[in-house]
Amino acid sequence: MPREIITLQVGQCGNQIGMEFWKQLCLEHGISKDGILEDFATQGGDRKDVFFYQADDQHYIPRALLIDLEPRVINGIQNSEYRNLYNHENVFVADHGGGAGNNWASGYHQGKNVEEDIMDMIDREADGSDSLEGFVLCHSIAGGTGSGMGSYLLETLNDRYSKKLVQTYSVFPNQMEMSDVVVQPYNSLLTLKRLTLNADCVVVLDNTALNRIAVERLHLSNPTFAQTNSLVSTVMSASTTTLRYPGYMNNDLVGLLASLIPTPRCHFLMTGYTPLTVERQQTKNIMVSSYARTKEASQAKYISILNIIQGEVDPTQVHESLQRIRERKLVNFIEWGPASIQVALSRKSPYVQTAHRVSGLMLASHTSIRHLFSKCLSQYEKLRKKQAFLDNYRKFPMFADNDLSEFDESRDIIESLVDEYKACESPDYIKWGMEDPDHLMTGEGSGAGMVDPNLAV
Ligand SMILES: Nc1nc2c(ncn2[C@@H]2O[C@H](COP(=O)(O)OP(=O)(O)OP(=O)(O)O)[C@@H](O)[C@H]2O)c(=O)[nH]1
Ligand SMILES: [Mg+2]
Repeated sequence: MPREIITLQVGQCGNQIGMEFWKQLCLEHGISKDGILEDFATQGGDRKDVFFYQADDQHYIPRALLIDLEPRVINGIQNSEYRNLYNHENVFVADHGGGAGNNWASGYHQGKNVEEDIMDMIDREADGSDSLEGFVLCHSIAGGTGSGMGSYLLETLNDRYSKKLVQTYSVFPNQMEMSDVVVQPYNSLLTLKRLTLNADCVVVLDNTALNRIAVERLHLSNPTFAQTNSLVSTVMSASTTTLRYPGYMNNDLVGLLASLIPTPRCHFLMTGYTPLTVERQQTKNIMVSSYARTKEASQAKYISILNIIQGEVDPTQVHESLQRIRERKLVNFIEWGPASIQVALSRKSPYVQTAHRVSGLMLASHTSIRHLFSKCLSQYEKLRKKQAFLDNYRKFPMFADNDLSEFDESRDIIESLVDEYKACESPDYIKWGMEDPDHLMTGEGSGAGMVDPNLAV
């Protein structure tokens, strides 16, 4: 029985990385740009129906919604070679076409206004699946649409589909380029609140790290989005291989997440991939998310690690290297749980030729992620102290009459998240928050479809 997953790609970044993801999935499953199953791919034994549905015998359509408040990127997709891949009824572009102007409040408010249209599309997709497992949201947290409207959708999904899992691929802004979007700390903070309360799992894609990898390891002087997005699509497709090429474990999203997320709020995952390639340049063994190897991370600990290995490997070799890692304590693990380094050996698409026999994706929960949140917090505090750009937000109902409590509440929640990750570094984390109930985040609908910690290995 398929455990279907519906993908929502929202805003410029969301649609751009979503597009790359679908290109990669088409290649891996032998589906043409028009959605037609290639003759050579009819005997696949793969599970196309998790991410695609079949319109007729040969015709596969992504279970994807393309949503934006401005038309440029989606028009681009609809004029590309992939124009016939998507279901045209699943495209939503705002009539005014003016976007959300890098304003979370505008995106959120507009999301609310068009809720019915979007929910009709989502309900239709959900009705079309046998046993829907959940949703994947692709977006950036720093602009207006992916962040604000994405936030609204996360809350709504939590309400309407409270039993379903919600996973996100969330692009964090490049911290080196402050010019990128001046109000990005506001947008990021407000989005982080929803990623904390309304998502079951967030795969953090950090533009700072992606850019650094592209510059330092792949020697690209000024990486374009197209180049960093090819790293992103590699990570996205690799992280879903166990769902698409079933083996003996991690065959569904709940299983995959249960092994990685022992406590519900610490659900932000970092990724690493080897070998990474962009146009035949390659590099080895690097974390795609930046913080795990920095100095400030020396106190930091792994909460869990899952290595998804694709290709021909000898399981004994894998076992031996794991043993070595444990014995030599090469990896700093939390003390309040088992050192769970897990390995999933997964099949590889026979239709995509790569120069490497084996590739590996690491999905990890690591306490150093808190530095990324602290940075968002301190950038937010700086702007807020200056009362900078707040008028843009006051124009919308949530912030009308100078009510800035949404900012304060979001800040408190992110502070508490940082504290919780910090507490994970201590052996008595299990007791954390017991004495002081203020530490417990409440938030409506929090933890919908939550991974049962007892399932964790
Ligand atoms: N990795 C990556 N980052 C992107 C891409 N496009 C935009 N970004 C990042 O996303 C943030 C801006 O968000 P966008 O997705 O452009 O904004 P939006 O959601 O369309 O919202 P508005 O245009 O403000 O309505 C910045 O941090 C950009 O660096 C992309 O294709 N790849
Ligand atoms: Mg946009």
